Amino acid sequence: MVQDTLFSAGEEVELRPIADGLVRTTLGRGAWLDFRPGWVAGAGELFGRLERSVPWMAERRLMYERIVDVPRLVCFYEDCAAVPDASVEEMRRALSSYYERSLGEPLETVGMCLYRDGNDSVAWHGDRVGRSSHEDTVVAIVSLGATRRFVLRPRGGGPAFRIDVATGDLLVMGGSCQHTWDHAVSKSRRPVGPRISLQFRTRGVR
Ligand SMILES: O=C(O)CCC(=O)C(=O)O
Repeated sequence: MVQDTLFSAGEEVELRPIADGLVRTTLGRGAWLDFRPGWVAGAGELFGRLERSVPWMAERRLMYERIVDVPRLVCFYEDCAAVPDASVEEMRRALSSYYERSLGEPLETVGMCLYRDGNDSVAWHGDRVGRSSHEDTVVAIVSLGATRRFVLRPRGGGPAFRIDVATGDLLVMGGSCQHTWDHAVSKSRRPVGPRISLQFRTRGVR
């Protein structure tokens, strides 16, 4: 059953200090992962606002010689300030400032994904379009709505790292993570409600 409290409206959307409760995991091969549970207060309210205001798009993709539906809805903003909710730009600023030393440049773009239920997912991949195919970078992900399992595994094999991301949580992949590790959001056999993820990246990285 979908928990309605996850999507409760009317709360104020506020960003808590990033450093409070943040845990860094060294993944190996120069990659690291930061996890800051409950970074966004009022995540249910923000979920509702973005679900209604973002022009979600369905994509189709060539796979094994067939055109198939991409199992999630997406929207990409080259300029974060264009997102129809000021709190997303506030997140971008806070993250750019916190990760300034690792980045050397601000986060600029925001990709958004809407996972409608447990059948929606994203397959194993690294964000390797652009410089991140060979340069270290930071990709910050904010989760709103239903809890989903985020998995990472080293490219070429090795033990996977799994983490359940809940509403308001912040997950940040850094160092070599995009070119030495892959990540995915697996399908869920349990009934789960919708989830929105926001991915903040530097310009020219996707
Ligand atoms: O939804 C997520 O948490 C991951 C999204 C992702 O990896 C991507 O869109 O490249």
